[in-house]
Amino acid sequence: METYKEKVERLFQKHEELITRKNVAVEGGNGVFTRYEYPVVTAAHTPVFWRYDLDEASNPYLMERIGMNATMNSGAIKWNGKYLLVVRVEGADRKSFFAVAESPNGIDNFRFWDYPVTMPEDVVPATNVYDMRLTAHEDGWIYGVFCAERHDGNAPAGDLSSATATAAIARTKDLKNWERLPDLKTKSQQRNVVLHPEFVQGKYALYTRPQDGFIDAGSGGGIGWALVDDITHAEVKEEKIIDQRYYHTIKEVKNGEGPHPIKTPKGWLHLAHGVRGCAAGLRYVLYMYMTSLDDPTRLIATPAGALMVPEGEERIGDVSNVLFTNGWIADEDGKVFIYYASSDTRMHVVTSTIDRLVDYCMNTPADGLSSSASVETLKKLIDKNLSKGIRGQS
Ligand code: BGC
Ligand code: BMA
Repeated sequence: METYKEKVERLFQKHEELITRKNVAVEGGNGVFTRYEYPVVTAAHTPVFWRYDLDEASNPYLMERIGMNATMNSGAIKWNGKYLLVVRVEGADRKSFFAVAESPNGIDNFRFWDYPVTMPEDVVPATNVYDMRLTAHEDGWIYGVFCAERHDGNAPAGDLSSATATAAIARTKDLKNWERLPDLKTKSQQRNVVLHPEFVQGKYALYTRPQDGFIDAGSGGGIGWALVDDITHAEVKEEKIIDQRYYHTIKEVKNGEGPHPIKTPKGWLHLAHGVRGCAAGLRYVLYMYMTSLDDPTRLIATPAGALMVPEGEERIGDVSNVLFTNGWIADEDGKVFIYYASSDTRMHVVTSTIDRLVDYCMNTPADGLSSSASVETLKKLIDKNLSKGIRGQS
């Protein structure tokens, strides 16, 4: 008979095996990025001592006391040479919270810090918080901008689903102690708000995502941009749309900035998510675009379609058919780690380089917005190849 102590040891040992498992690059990708065999963070990666009461007297059956349901939509930052994710952990009670997971190499061995983040509340406490974008701003602070969700006070009696989404802002110097600033004031609801890392015209700059309701972007035309005088009392006075939505594209229903863009010699490199509706519900995919260095609101590259779509097991989870990203890390040598969640359930990584991603953005044809235009674009590439006699063996 296994003793209680042995059972506890086995729990820790299995957990340790999972979190120290070496991740393996998947051969033969499309040249743009490299996928990896295993997710980087799952609910099972959360520490054993978060989920179990490990005292035989109070938990004789050694049962999980606090279930963890999912680990998803994580902010990312390189910090003291380590790859850090501020993970959206969702408990069995459906509440999300933030917790830091740290890896020495960015692709495996992610280990949670002992405690989750204690995030101070704004004046009106939120019911749920999620999807933090991290920005090491040139003002010296690290900002976390995330969604704060509250029950909609104007909902009819008995409607316990209507909610409001607001951009919450907090800042830190060590990712442990957070100072909460007042939520962003805007005319509309907001999710997917992201702080640009540099001052623009001496002001803080935000990527926004105006939306008519909690779910519907509606008349909110796409990813917006707003300059803010004072981040400690942030208010969007004017908002302009920089990356518009279009009919019959991967972002026809909604889009939202992912992490803040990466500065490259050729322009700002952006990663975002796009949403379309279909019989199976909303389908979320990742896409990219670039804006100009002298005017970060001016589009200079808009590759058509998705950079990444859910594949294999990524397609299935709590909210199936979803890829979502709010974190990436660019190393000094140009390597890029894109962190993304699949189906609101688990975190993954793909790696690429700044050069490859810029090449992808600059040389993937833009969307002509009709089947005829797509065929013309395709014929050009075929002509180019065939005119050089390149047609393979067939
Ligand atoms: C969920 C988010 C989701 C949003 C809109 C929230 O309640 O926590 O994951 O994006 O609803 O569907
Ligand atoms: C929301 C996002 C994410 C989530 C997605 C799919 O609109 O903000 O939190 O991953 O829907 O459920």
